[in-house]
Amino acid sequence: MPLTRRHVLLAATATAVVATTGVPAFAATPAEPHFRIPVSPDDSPGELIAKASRVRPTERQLAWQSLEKTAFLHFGVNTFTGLEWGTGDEDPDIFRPTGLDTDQWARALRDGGFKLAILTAKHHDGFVLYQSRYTKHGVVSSSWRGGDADVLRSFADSMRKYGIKVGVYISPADENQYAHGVYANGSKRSTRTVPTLVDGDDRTGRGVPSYELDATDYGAHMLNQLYEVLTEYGPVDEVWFDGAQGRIPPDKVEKYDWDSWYALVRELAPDASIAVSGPDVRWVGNEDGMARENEWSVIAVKQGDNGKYGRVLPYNSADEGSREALLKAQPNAAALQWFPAECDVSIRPGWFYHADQQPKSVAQLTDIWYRSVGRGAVLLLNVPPDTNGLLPAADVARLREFRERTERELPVDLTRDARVTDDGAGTRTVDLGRPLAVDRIRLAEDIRHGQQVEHFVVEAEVGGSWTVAAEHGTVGATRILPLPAPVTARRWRLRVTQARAAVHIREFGLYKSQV
Ligand code: FUL
Repeated sequence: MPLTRRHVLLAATATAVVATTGVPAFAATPAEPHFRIPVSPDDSPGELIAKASRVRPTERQLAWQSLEKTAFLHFGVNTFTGLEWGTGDEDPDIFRPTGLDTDQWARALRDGGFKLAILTAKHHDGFVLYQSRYTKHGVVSSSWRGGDADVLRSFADSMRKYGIKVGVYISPADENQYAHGVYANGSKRSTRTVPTLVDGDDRTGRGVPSYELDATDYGAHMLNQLYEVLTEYGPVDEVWFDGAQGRIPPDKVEKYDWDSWYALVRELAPDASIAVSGPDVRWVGNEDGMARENEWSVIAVKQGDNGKYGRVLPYNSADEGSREALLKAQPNAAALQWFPAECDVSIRPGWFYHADQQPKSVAQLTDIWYRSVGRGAVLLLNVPPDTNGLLPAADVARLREFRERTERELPVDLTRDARVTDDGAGTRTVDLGRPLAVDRIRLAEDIRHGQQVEHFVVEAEVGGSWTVAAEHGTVGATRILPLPAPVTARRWRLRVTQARAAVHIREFGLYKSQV
């Protein structure tokens, strides 16, 4: 694909990228599995559940779900004003993190066991942490480093140096652009060329790829920012679009150009999961880091504006994926979709740093880990840099202690050398060779075959008879179960007592914690 060729990204079909010749240039995601299966109100309950059993994650979602622990870094003008939601008219010169050390962030996150980190490249205030051609509300207007600073570059370089994947938070709501009459200005969607070159644009004549996409004035602004962030900072593995409006009055509504934004992300960052207000990752529904007791990665979705799909049932539903939940959602559902949950929570009460707040305890973080990763979701833990541009020492220590604690929760898989037998009908038995005390169980389905387990028991052979040690609903990508007390047994078995289709168990691990 010559770089100078102009492409039209067919907005409504993020996976179909067609060159101007009309010849399919390439598919962003070839041979997609059944990521989204249409449903109708006429489907019988049996048909509906059969469809749910056929939904599969994309490669991108598989990679994302395997990360388990990811980090958030909320950093921006709010760090200096003490606000959680900015105003968009802050003096950019307040942003002066004179001791910025993103390597320190990266080391702390690595030592905490985090595999990906997402930086607020732009929060609702519209202040950007990188050098943008499309706004002055950003590091360019701070006297810090003479306006030449680029926190996003420094962050991305440091994360990669320490083996951590890079994610970006780009707030759809933008108070600064609202103040400038761009956001929610009522402009019509029309075809825009992205990037839209500015006067004296350094990209002029460089033959950078350019795209034509439908957008409003503000939609085009977002596209240009996405273009900058996704072409100049190396590979990005998660793009986080939140759903909040910030301080913008609720009646000032900008109908976001989701289809065009998604299409551009797919084109420029094909490995990036688009989270929360995106098709790949579902907000779990609270900001406490808590997945549901039985969390499903297959849920019912309906179509929204401009190519956005979202959950059918309310975000705070206690159950989004059981048979009952799918049937309840069916009348309003367009499809069943693989939509794994992300559990976002801050290590401190606020998302941004506030000097008077303290990080959560190791016990609290461990509890969150059991209720997020332990329930098949991905944890997104926010650790906010302070006014110096450093992660506070207390938080750095806490991250390390948290990792050490979870390692002590599941120190050694006692089934390593066990004799394992599968009866082919949903029961896996392990013989440990001698009686061993167990108080933690880690299970996983091979989700390449979908999520199928609806009910299971783990039993231990105690005194010659099988005794239930744990009994739950879903397994999914991960299920980590603490037992109320250690159980000593030589033979253990996992019995799947209800499933939607053939079950593929990837992991049945037994542990004795050292806590
Ligand atoms: C929300 C925002 O309003 C909060 O400020 C924070 O960034 C949270 C993670 O997402 O939508």
